[in-house]
Amino acid sequence: MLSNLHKDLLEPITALRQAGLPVKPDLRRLTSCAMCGGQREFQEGPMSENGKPQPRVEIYTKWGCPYCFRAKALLEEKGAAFTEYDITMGGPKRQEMLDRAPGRTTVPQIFIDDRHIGGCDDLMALDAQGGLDPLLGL
Ligand SMILES: N[C@@H](CCC(=O)N[C@@H](CS)C(=O)NCC(=O)O)C(=O)O
Repeated sequence: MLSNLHKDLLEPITALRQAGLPVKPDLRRLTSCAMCGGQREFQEGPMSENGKPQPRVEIYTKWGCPYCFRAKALLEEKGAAFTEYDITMGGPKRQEMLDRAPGRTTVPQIFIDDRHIGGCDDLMALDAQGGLDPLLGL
């Protein structure tokens, strides 16, 4: 169930669709609420722009984290839509990150289609090896 708190996040996308305008991947990126942990209710479904399936990219972040910023900038450069979980305030999403990435306590932690990629350095290294684009369907 979508709470009123989150309704405003959906409205820009709904307005675009109602106007018959395309929804770009970066407009589909919705940040989870650090206070209540809710995010999946308003996460948009996969969308393909180039005919290939859109992978599910998830990134756990904290406010003011430069590594998070770099990782998101790389994903944005590549036009990859992602769901961001802001765990600055801790909460259930922080615990979820620890469960999904055992032993990793730093942010960002990045997942592509549930595969744990690691942190910013890991994402950059994967890209340098040419391994990121195929995972992003590029
Ligand atoms: N090598 C890591 C460095 C990540 C890192 O040091 N992140 C800081 C935030 S900028 C962190 O999580 N510190 C511990 C904390 O905030 O609990 C990466 O590339 O992701």
